[in-house]
Amino acid sequence: MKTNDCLAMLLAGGEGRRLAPLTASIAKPAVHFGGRCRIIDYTLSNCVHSGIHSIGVLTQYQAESLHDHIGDGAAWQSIDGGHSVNISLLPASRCKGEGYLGTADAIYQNIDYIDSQSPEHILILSGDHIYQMDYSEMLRHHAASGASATIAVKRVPWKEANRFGIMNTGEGDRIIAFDEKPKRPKSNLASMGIYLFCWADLRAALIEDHNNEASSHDFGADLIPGMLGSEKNLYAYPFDGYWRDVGTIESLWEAHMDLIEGEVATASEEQDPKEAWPILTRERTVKTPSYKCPMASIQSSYIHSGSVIEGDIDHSIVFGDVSICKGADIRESIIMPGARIGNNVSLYRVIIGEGAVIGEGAAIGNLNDEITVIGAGEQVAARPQFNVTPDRLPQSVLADWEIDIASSMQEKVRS
Ligand code: ADQ
Ligand code: ADP
Repeated sequence: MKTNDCLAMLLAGGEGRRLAPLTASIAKPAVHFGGRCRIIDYTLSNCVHSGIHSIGVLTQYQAESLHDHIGDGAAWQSIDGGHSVNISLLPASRCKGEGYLGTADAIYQNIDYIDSQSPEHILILSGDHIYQMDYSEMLRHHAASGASATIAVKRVPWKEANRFGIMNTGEGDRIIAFDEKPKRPKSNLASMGIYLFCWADLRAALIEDHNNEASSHDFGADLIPGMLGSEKNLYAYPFDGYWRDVGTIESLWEAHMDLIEGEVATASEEQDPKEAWPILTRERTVKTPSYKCPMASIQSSYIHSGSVIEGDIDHSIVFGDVSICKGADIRESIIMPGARIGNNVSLYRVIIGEGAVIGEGAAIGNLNDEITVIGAGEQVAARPQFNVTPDRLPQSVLADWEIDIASSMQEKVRS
C-alpha cells in the first residue's frame, strides 16, 4: 500500500471553547505548544514523516490564525529531500451555506476537492492532538483488513472516558459498539479521532449523513454509528505511543508537563525522535538569536530563543521573546511568546497567554492545584490572586510564599 494513494484531511475549524481564553483570537490548532510550535505542527509533521504528502486543512473559526501560520506550507516540505508536500487550506468561507456544520459536514462539503485527487483512502485527522505516529503502519493495517474504516484507539483513564468516543471490539479488533461521549462509559477503549476510510465507502456515508435531517453531521456522534448500523466493517487500530487530546486547559498543561518529563515521544521504537521525527514548524522571528539568563536559576525547564530571564524557573516552559524579571518564582507554568513577567512575581500552575503582562509582585495560582489561565494580551495588576485555602500547595511552595498567601487571605476577607 502506497502512502501517495492516501489523502489526509485535517479538521482544524472547531471553536475550542474549552481552551478559552487562549482561543479568543486564534483557532485551537494554532495555540502555542512546547516552546516553539503550535499544536497543529504535531499532526502536520506526522503526515510529512509518514509519507503522506497531500494534506487538506479545513479551517473555520479564527481561520486567519491558521492561514498565517501555514502560509505556503514551506516549513513542512520534507526534510529528507525530494518530496514536495502539498498543503491546501480549505476554509469554510469558500463553501456555500452556513459554513461547516460539524466535522462530517466539513468533509462532505469538500467532496469535489477530494474527488479531484482521486485517493483510494482518506485519513481524517484532528488539529488538537499531541503525538508522534507513523500513519503508514496504520494504512498497511487498514488495507490488509479490507475495512471500510479503521479507527486509531487507545485506552484512556476511566474518569476521562466520557469525553471520548468509546467502543467495544470483538475478534480481530472488529468494532462492535461505539458510543460518542457516553455519560456512563462501558469501556475505556477510546477513539483517538483518527480515521482511515476507504474513500468510496466514506463518500457514500457522507451523502447519506447529509440527507439525514436528524444528524448533527459529526463523525463521532453520527457518521461512525451510522456505518456500524449499516453493518460496514470497522476495525480498531491500537496505538501504543504517547497521545493526548489537548482540547482542555488541564490537558494542555499536562501535555506540557509530559514534554518536560520526556514522555512526549515516539513514533517508532527504533527511531530517535529527535533525529527522525522532528516537529516541523514555521519559526517566528525572535528578538535575539539565543536566550539570556544573567541571574536565573533554571531547573527542568524549556527556554526558547529571544527570552531574557532573571528569576527562578522550575518545571516550566518559556516561549520566545519573554522577559522574566528579578525575584520571579515560576513553577509548573507555561509562558507564551512575548509575555512580560515583572519583578518578584510568583506563578504556580499558570498558563500565561501571548503578550500578557504580569505586574510586579503579583502571585498567581490556584491553591487547589487547578490551572489558572491569563489570556493573550491581558494585564494583571500587582495583587495576589490566590482564591482558596492553601492546604494542597506543596510544602516547599508554601514556605517560600508565606507572605503572599497571608496577604491574599486578608484581601479575600476584605472583599
Ligand atoms: P472531539 O475532540 O470533541 O471528539 P471535536 O472537537 O468536535 O471533537 O473535533 C475534532 C476536530 O475537528 C478538532 O480539531 C476541531 O478543531 C475540528 N472541528 C470541529 N468542528 C469543526 C468544523 N465544524 N469544521 C472543521 N473542523 C472542525 C473527537 C471524536 C471522539 C474522539 C475524540 C478524540 O468525536 O470520538 O474520541 O475526538 O480526541
Ligand atoms: P470545544 O472546546 O468547545 O469542544 P470544539 O472545537 O471541540 O470546541 O468544538 C465544539 C463543538 O462544536 C464540536 O462538537 C464541534 O463539532 C462543534 N462545532 C465547531 N464549530 C462549529 C460550527 N461552526 N458550527 C457548528 N458546530 C461547530
